[in-house]
Amino acid sequence: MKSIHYLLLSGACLAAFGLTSCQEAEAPAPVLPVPTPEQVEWHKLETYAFVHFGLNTFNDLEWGYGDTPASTFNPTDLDCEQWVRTIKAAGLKGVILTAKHHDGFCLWPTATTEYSVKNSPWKDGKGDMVRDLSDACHKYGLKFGIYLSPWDRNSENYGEPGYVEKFHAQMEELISNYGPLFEYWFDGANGGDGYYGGARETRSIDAKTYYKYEEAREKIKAKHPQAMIFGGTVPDIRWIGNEEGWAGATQWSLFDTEPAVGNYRNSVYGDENGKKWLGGECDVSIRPGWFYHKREDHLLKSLPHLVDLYYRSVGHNANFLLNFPVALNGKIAPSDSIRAVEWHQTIQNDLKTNLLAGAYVEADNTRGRNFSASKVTDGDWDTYWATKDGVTKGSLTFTLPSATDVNRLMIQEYIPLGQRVRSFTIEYQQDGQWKPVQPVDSTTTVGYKRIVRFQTVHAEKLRVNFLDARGPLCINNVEAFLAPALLTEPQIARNEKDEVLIQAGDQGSEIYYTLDGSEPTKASTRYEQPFVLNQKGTVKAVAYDATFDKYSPVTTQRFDISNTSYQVADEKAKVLFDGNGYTVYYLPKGERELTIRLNEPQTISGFLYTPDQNRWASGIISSYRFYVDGKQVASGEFSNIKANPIEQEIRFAPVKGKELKLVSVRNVDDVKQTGIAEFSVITE
Ligand code: FUL
Repeated sequence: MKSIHYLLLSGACLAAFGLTSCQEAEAPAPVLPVPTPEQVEWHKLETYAFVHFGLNTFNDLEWGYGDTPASTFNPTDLDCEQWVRTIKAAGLKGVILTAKHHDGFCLWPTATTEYSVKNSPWKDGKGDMVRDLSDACHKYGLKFGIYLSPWDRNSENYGEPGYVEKFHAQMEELISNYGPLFEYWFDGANGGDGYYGGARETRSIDAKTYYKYEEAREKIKAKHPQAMIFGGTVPDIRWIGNEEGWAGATQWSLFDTEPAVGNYRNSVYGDENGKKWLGGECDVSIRPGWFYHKREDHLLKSLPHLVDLYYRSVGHNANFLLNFPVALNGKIAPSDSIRAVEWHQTIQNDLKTNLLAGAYVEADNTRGRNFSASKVTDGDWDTYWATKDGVTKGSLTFTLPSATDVNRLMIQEYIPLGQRVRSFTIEYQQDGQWKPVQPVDSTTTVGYKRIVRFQTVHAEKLRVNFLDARGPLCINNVEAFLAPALLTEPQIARNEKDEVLIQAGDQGSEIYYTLDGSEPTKASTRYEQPFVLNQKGTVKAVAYDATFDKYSPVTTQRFDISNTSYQVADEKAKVLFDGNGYTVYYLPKGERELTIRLNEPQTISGFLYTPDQNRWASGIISSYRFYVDGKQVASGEFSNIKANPIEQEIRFAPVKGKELKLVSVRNVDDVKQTGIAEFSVITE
C-alpha cells in the first residue's frame, strides 16, 4: 500500500515539476558576504529602544559642553522599571542607555572620573543608573545595551593617550559589571569644542586611530560575543546615514567603505558590492531632540509618522532604534509612552491576519522537494524555497483560500546564505486577469525582511516575480495582510506672501482647519485654497476621509509676525520667509553675517533657524551669535545639527528692537559658505 502511494506521488511529481524538483537537493552555496550567526540574531530583533538621559536633561541641552556641575543631576522620581514597562509594552526587544554622552557625565559611579552620579544629589550620590536599568531589563526580560560616547567634553586629557586609557577603563567597568549586552554603541560625533578640565578649547583627534577601536572590540567580544558593535572602525552593524529613522527601499546589508571615517553616502542604501555584512540601523527620537526639552512637548512624532517609519525601517530590511528622551522627573512622559504603545498596537493590527495562511503556492522553478514553494508559508524560518543553480529569477504564485482585499506583502530571504534579490514585482489576479499592484516605493532588494505597502486590491491570486538576484533564490517566508487605513496629518506652511498652504498626506482626503485654537472637525472651515494670515496666529488642520469616516491626527502650526515684516538687502534672501526648508539662501562666499530689518520694532524673545533640508546639505551653521540693534543677545552652538538638521529654536530675555543680525561663527565641516533655509523671530 505504502509503495503504491509513493509511486502515485512520484508520478504526480514527475508530471507536475519534472524529476529533480521531487528529489532531495543540496542547499545552494552561500553568496558572500554572509552574516555571522550573531548578526542574524540581531536582525531578528527588528525593533528596540534608546534612552537619552543625563546632565543634558537637567540643563536643557542636546550636547553638554562638559562644564555643568554634576550637582545639577537630580531626578526626583527616577524609575527605570517604568521605562522598561513602556518599552516592553511598545513591543521593543531591548534598550540602549547613554551611560555617558559627549558631556562626559557618567550615569554609573565610575572610578575613572568625579564627573558622575556619585557627585550628584540623586540617591545622595549612592545611585547607579546603569545598574538600575540593567536590573529592570533582567526582571522584565528585555535586552540591555550601552552607549559610551568616545568624545568627552569634560575630560582634561581628551586628545592625549591618557584619555584613551580612561575611555577603555570606563568600557571595562561597563562590560564587566552590567551584562549581558546585546549592543554596544560608539557614537561618531567628535565636534572639537569642550570644557576639557577648564581649558575651554577646540581639540581634534583622528577617530580612525585615536580610540583604539580594534582593541576595544576584542575586549567587548571576549565578554559579550553576541553584542553587536555600532560605530568605531570595526563595527558589526552600520548607521543608516540619517537620524530620521528610515532606510532606503533598496537596502543591502552589505557595505564596503569604513563607516567610522564618515563616508555615509552609501549608508542609506548599503552597497551591493560590499565585502562586509553590516546591517542598517535606523535611529530616531520620538521627539525632535534626543534629550528631553519641555519646549518639544507638542512636537511628539505623530502615530502615522511613526508607523510610516516602521515600514521604512523594518519594512526596508533595517532595524529600528526608537529613542525616549526621559523627562526631568526620571520617567518617560505619559504622552510618549502612550504614543509608543499605540504605534506597536497599530503595526500588530496591520500585520495581524496572514492572508496567505492556507494559500496554495506554486513556483516555476524548484531546486528539489526539500526546497519547495510551500516552504515560504510553513512558518519555519529555517526552511526556504530555492531555485536551481544558475537560476536567478523565478516566481511564486499564491492561490488564496478565497478572493480578498490585500495591501501589504512581506517577503524574507534566508540571509544565512547571503542577500541575493536585486528586484521583484508583485501582481494580483482579479476576475482571472493579472495586473501589477501599485507599491508605495520601489520593489528592489529583499534581505532579512521586506514589507511592501500597496494600494488595496481585491485578489484571487498573488504573484511575486523575482527578476534578478546575485545567486539562486532562497526565500523563507511570504505573508500578506490587509492593513486598515491610517490617515496622515496635513502639513501647514506659510509663504513669503503670508499665504497659508495646507497639504494632505493622503490622496482623496478632505482638509478642515481652525484659526481660533479649537480642534478642527468636518464641521470646521474646509480648506480649498491658500488663505492669508498676515499676523501672529495658530493654524490647526485635520484630514478627513469620508469613505472610512476617519480623521488624521491634528497638525498645529504656530506662526509669528507677518512674513512681510522682514526686509533684506538681497532680494534672493526672500526665500528665508517662504515656508520651504528646501530653498536656501547662501550668503556671498566668505560672508558670515546676515542682517534683517523689521518694518517696526518688536519685543523679541528668540528666533528660529532652519538649516537646508535637502540631503547632503552644505553651509549649515553650527555655532552662532545673534544681535538685536547691535547688542549681542545670544550665542552658542546648534548641537548635533550635522546629523539631525532640524529647526533650531533659540530663546533669550525679551528685548525690543528692529535690526537683527545672525552671525555664523562656525559652519558644519568648516565649509566657507553659510546657508539659511528659513528664519523667523519669536515675539511671544
Ligand atoms: C548622535 C549624537 O551626537 C546625538 O547626541 C545622539 O546621541 C545620537 C544618537 O547620536 O550622533
